[in-house]
Amino acid sequence: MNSKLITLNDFILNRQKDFPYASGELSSLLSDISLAAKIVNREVNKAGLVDILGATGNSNVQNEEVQKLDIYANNEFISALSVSGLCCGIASEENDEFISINKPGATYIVTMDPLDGSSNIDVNVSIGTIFSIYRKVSIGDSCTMEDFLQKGTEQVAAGYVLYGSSTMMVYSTGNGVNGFTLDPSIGTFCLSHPDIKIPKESKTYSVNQGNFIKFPEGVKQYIKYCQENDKPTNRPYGLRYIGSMVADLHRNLLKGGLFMYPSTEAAPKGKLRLLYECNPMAYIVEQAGGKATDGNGNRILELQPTELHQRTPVFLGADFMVKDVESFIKKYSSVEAV
Ligand code: AHM
Ligand code: MG
Repeated sequence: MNSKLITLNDFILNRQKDFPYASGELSSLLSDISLAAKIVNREVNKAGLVDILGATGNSNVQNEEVQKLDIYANNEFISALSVSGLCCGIASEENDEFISINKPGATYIVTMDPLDGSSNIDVNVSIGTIFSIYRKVSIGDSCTMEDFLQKGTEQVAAGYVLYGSSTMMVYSTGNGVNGFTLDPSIGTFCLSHPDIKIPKESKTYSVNQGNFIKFPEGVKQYIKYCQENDKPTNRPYGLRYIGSMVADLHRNLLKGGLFMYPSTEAAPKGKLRLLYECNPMAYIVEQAGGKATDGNGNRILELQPTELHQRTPVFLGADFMVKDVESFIKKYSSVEAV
């Protein structure tokens, strides 16, 4: 084995030494998440071969019920987080209510989208898992809604797993962002992208442009601005949109860019969920030197959640691009208001 190889577990343990009074529980939780990710990755990789793509209710040759991949991922992450005794509650995109885990003394809760990019699952396009870890703040052994309705600023760790041409886990504990690629030959995540920073030279925007007609005027005008010819500002920018938030954001993190999911008249709060899509991604983007807002001057991480599956418009990526789109939105919202 390459002597310079740093595995995810080595890295987590080394970081643990930076916090001599920490208990190591957060490190264990991150290891649990990486283990579940490997199991999900195994199924994602053979998804075209086994009968796992259809709707629930199907049976396989052993007459066992076949789960859809997103349900399978949900179950794997829930069971990985339930065994350790460190996590007392989970809020998942797949469950209407939060799941309470009976582990007296457990001090963390997790929010997650176990398999994001559902429309891409069946067509072999990159998908991902998104997660946030918070400390339990309520009194008593069991978790309450108060634990889940914390602002994104209270996250102690957040990250994502990208099931793409290779599988990566990218996470932050508030001290920069690091990326690990799964080496399938040894079944181990290895440090491949240390200290990720969004490049200053960003010239890509990512948005479902098919919704253009429904966007607020400021967003429309910004998109037109992206398409103009202007050499000094590297315009026109390139448009890249996969429709999997993890894949779109990962590309923009490495290559530079802006990801937008704006409001529309029919969906004034946008589509993406604050607790397990926007907050963890905003945390990662800020830790990588970028910016994340709702387009109206409000930092995503400072939005006060009021419900588990709350949605918010989201603009995240290179600092200057988020500022640019916000100034367009501000300019045209005053025009729209007249
Ligand atoms: P999902 O949680 O149902 O998978 O939806 C979230 C996904 C994101 O990954 C992606 O950014 C967005 O939906 C794409 O939506 P659209 O198809 O409207 O562009
Ligand atoms: Mg999702």
